[in-house]
Amino acid sequence: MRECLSIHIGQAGIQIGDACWELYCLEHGIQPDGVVLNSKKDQLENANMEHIDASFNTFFCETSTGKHVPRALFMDLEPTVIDGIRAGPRRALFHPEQLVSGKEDAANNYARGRYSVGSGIIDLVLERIRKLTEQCSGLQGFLVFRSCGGGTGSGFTSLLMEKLSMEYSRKTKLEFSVYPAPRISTAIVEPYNSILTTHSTIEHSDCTFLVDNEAIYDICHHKLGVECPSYASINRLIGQAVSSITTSLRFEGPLNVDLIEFQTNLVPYPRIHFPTTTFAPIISAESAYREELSVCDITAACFDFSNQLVKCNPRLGKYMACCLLYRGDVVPKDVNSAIAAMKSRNSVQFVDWCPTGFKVGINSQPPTVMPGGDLAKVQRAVCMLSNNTAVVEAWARLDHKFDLMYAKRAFLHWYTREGMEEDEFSEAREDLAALEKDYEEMGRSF
Ligand SMILES: Nc1nc2c(ncn2[C@@H]2O[C@H](COP(=O)(O)OP(=O)(O)OP(=O)(O)O)[C@@H](O)[C@H]2O)c(=O)[nH]1
Ligand SMILES: [Mg+2]
Repeated sequence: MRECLSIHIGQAGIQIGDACWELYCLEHGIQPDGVVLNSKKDQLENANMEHIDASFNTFFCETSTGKHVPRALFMDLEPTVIDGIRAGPRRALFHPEQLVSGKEDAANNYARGRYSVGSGIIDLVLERIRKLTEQCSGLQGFLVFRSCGGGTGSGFTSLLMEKLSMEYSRKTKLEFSVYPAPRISTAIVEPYNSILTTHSTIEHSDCTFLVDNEAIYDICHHKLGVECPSYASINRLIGQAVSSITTSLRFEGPLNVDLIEFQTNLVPYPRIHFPTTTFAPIISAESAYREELSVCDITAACFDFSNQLVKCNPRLGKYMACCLLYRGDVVPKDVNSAIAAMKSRNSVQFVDWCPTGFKVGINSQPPTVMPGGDLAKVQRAVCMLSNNTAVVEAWARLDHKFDLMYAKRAFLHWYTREGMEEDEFSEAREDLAALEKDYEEMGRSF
């Protein structure tokens, strides 16, 4: 068994987590109370039971009463968002110990999330994580979900990652981090929090999937026709991407490629670990366009940056690695010709120190859509994870915003008041400048 433990931190982490578990349950035929649907049960009994069990139990723990409990921990420094889970449709899915909340939040302040407030709850959180890991026979690693801009998401996560790194040094740690988007962001100081947390977690995280709210907002608005996308719509789309990324961990199949294997191919150097996620097809449930898209169509759509979950232009950068995770009705022959077509395009440029390699995985499980959701049901889909030097654009944008405020030392007293030194700001900013340089270096020719 290769179990994965998901940790959902702060408002964004929790609400995205809720959308992910809603979808996982639907995909695995698990009802909101953790009981496997009868039809699914028959299927399991008829099929090779052990085989199927082994795959989805990486994410769910089966109790002696036959209930499937997510291997997940939800935590926030304040109670309201978690109370939403406690009272929501999936309240019976989780054990109360998996939902941890404190009394007061970090008030958008990294320093409160990491030091003054966060330090009071860290031991409890670690203890709950320990309990969950004890239910695993071969823990593979952690998936951490959070926003970079919130006080809890930025500050508490950085503290936790440091602790996880000490206690579970050999385990993989992947992150899904919400990148602040000015149009839907809730705080002015998000660039501060994001840069502080990126600096303090970069060495404790193996791979970080950036999720840019603005990019996803635009996809919901333009491609799915949602007038004014809510967090619920945005989170469901993120849930689809997360589901595609984790399919290989939850389902088995002859052409399945484990996420960890993808990661080996995606991250050429420890710090260069911010792949861009692209997802296709994204077709609205209402769309009259019902024609099935071919493997070639959906592969090409991955190189169209309007399908990207982070705003940056891959044509201005170079690819270091490119992984394609197909699901549904897809055969290798079609994948090979789709890739050959992409390689012949001038717009897809690789760095010259890395051969034009595409890593491919196919999972026969087609995508599942939420009944009544925004997305149309399709036979096949693909999620592309690519490491492109263009992601530096996203960092540069944030660094610039940080600089504007920091030049005037604006809002700094909120941080120093919670015991932070000004040095931590300048160190973090220098580290990000080094990261920008690292990426530039990657793209340079011999
Ligand atoms: N995609 C998505 N982003 C969210 C959601 N909720 C908040 N955000 C984004 O997250 C950032 C704010 O961070 P939160 O996660 O709300 O903050 P927190 O981690 O709870 O920290 P504090 O409330 O400051 O203690 C902003 O950029 C929001 O746009 C959500 O449900 N989905
Ligand atoms: Mg909050």
